[in-house]
Formats: sequence, structure tokens, C-alpha cells
Amino acid sequence: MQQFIKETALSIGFDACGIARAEALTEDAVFLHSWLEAGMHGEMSYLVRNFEKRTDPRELVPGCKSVVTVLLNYCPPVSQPNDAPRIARYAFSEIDYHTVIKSLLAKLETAIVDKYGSECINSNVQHSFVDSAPVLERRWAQKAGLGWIGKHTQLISPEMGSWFFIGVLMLNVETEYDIPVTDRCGSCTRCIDACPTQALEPHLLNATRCISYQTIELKTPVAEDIRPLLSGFALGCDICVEVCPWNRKKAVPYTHSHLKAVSVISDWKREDWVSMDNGGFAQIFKHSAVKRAGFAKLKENIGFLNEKKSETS
Ligand code: B12
Ligand code: SF4
Ligand code: SF4
Repeated sequence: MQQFIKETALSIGFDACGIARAEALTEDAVFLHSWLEAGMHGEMSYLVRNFEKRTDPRELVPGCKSVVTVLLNYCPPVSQPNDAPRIARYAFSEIDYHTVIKSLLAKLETAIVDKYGSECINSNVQHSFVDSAPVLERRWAQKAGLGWIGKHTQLISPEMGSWFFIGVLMLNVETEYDIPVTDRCGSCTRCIDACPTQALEPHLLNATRCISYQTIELKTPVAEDIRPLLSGFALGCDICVEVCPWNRKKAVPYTHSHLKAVSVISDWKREDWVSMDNGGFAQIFKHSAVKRAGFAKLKENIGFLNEKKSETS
């Protein structure tokens, strides 16, 4: 069954797949508790909710026995012009990655049910996830042998680096499980040294200082002390991932067709972004992950970059 699930996941279009036994994440619960207590989640109040479900998949999906984790490469084959406000690579695609991964996970589920029966799935509750549920996805990917959690807190695959999304499918059957790989960060601290806002300590992110949080999740304007540190990013941030030697050595642009980039990413120069209006935004980013930040927030973020440019020019 393990073999079948992995082969099917790859044939459907995922780049990697691993499986771990569903169990309580007791160490993670301690870590998460102190992270939340320290207020490092900022205004992401959804991270406080569903603590039991987040730290035990059997609370989320009753009867769950196995956690299947899949990876989808999002290292894009295109780039932005140098003077454009930077958009983090995860958001380049025309179709939001949540939509893409959910539809691929549905295919995987159908294949498993066709072969092994409907008792594999708890169809009374949601059982496939990407991003927006109380699931510690990086930890499940790590337990499923797909990589280790780097000092920048992202999952790194020894074969692919870390430009990939994670998706999860919970099964109510036992199968064979994968063996975790060891941490290979060694004495490297490049991500920590490169982070412009000093948001990182080894294996610990203060999300309130992260450019990704400030430019997307925070509903109020980017904090004044962070604005001069945005480093060209108007939405998200890729710096700690870009400098990681595992990406420099291992990451290759995807060749699959699931995440075709929206054409403005490679076409639009700075002035095109500056003159973008609400109607254009709604049309161009209709199905894209960029929508999460919203037009007003994105324009405001772009304004902060221009502010810095005009001050220094
Ligand atoms: C909230 C969130 C954010 C927040 C907070 C990030 C963070 N590090 O937690 C913000 C908005 C800042 C963010 C930014 C980004 N994110 Co984000 N984010 C999430 C989300 C929705 C939840 C993460 C979460 O639970 N955080 C809470 C913290 C405490 O958990 P944690 O760091 O994972 O640590 C847990 C375990 O790893 C473990 N652990 C970690 N260290 C240690 C050490 C010890 C000793 C122990 C015992 C346990 C332990 O315990 C912790 C608590 O249980 C996940 C999707 C999901 N549902 O998992 C995506 C996710 C993590 N994000 C993702 C991405 C791509 C990004 C960005 C690259 C996007 C961008 N370019 O802007 C950046 C990267 C920033 C960074 N350096 O991490 C991907 C990561 C893919 C990968 N390769 O790992 C995910 C998995 C989404 C997805 N489905 O693909 N993100
Ligand atoms: S995403 Fe950017 S701001 Fe956030 S931890 Fe990484 S380098 Fe720092
Ligand atoms: S940059 Fe270095 S320390 Fe940071 S995640 Fe990559 S290998 Fe680990």
C-alpha cells in the first residue's frame, strides 16, 4: 500500500510523497505552546485555535491512523524584472496553490479508495489539507521522511531543496511508514544572517518580524521599523530560502504544468505595478494567491518601497 500511494502520488504530478503514523505531537505541543505564549504569532489568531486538533491528527480526523504528505515544487521557471516590487515565488501562479493541491489530493484519494475501499477515509470530516487547517504540515513531512526542518523553519528536502508546497491526506488505515532523515544544516547560519529583520533564531521564527507576515497577514500597515527593511518585497519574502545552500545545490525550476505563472510576473516593471488599479488587480489575480493580501494592502506595500526609493534617490 505504501508503494502504491507513493507511486500514484508521483504519477498524479506531486514531486514527492511520504507516510507517517498518526500520533500525538507531544514535543511540538510544548514548542507551540511557548511560541504562542511569547506572542510570536502576532495577529494570526487562527494559530491559537484548535490546539488539540493541531497537535494530534486523531482529534482532527477521528479514526486517523496514517498521515500521507506530498510535496509540489514551486520553484518557478520565470523571474520578475529587476526594478519590479518583488512578489514571493509561491504566489507567481495564475491559479492559487491551494486549489491546485486540493485537486491533486482528490485524485490521490480516489485512487486509494478505488483500490483499497472507502474505509480508508473518514468521509464525515475534511481529511485532506493544504495550509489552511490546524495541521503542522512541516512536522508531518519531516516525520514522513521527506526532509528536515531547517534553521529557517522551512522543510528542506535533501533531493529538492525547499521551494515546494506541502499537502496532507489523512487515512484511517495502517500502512508501512517512512523513516525521518537527519538534520543537515550543520554549522551553517546563512538564513539567520541574511534575514533583514532579524526574525530568525535557529529553528525559531518570530513571525511578527517576518516580512511575509507584515506584507500579507497583518491587517494594519507594515510596522514603521520594518518598512526600510522590506528589501524590495511587496508580498511575502524569499530571502532566507534563497540563500540556503540546499536550494542553490538542489533546487530546479518545475516542469509540471500545474503552476503556470501569471504573465504580469515576468512582464510588469515597477511603473506597471504602481499604476495598477483595483479593477485590474481583481481581473489579473482573480484565481491567484496574491488575492489574500488584497488590493489596498499590496498597493500600500508597494508605496513603502517607493518611499524608500524616493528618499534615497
Ligand atoms: C502561519 C504560517 C506562516 C507564518 C508563520 C511562519 C512559521 N514559521 O510558523 C508566516 C506568515 C510568517 C509564514 C511565512 C512563510 N511561509 Co508559511 N505557513 C504558515 C502555516 C499556515 C502554519 C505554520 C505554523 O503552524 N506555524 C506555527 C509554528 C510554531 O510552527 P512551526 O514553525 O512549523 O514549528 C512546529 C514544528 O515544526 C515543531 N518544531 C519546530 N522546531 C522545533 C524544535 C523543537 C525542539 C521541537 C520539539 C519542535 C519543533 O514544533 C512547532 C510547533 O508545533 C503553514 C501551513 C501549515 N498548516 O502548516 C504555512 C507554511 C509553513 N508556509 C510555507 C511557506 C512557503 C512560507 C513562506 C516561504 C512564504 C513566503 N515566501 O513568504 C514564508 C517563509 C517564512 C519562514 N522563514 O518560515 C509552506 C512551507 C513549505 C516548506 N518547504 O516548508 C507551508 C507549509 C504552507 C504549505 N502548505 O506549503 N507562514
Ligand atoms: S521570510 Fe524574510 S523576513 Fe521572514 S524569516 Fe525569512 S528572510 Fe526573514
Ligand atoms: S541556510 Fe543553512 S542554516 Fe539555514 S536552513 Fe539552509 S542549511 Fe540550514
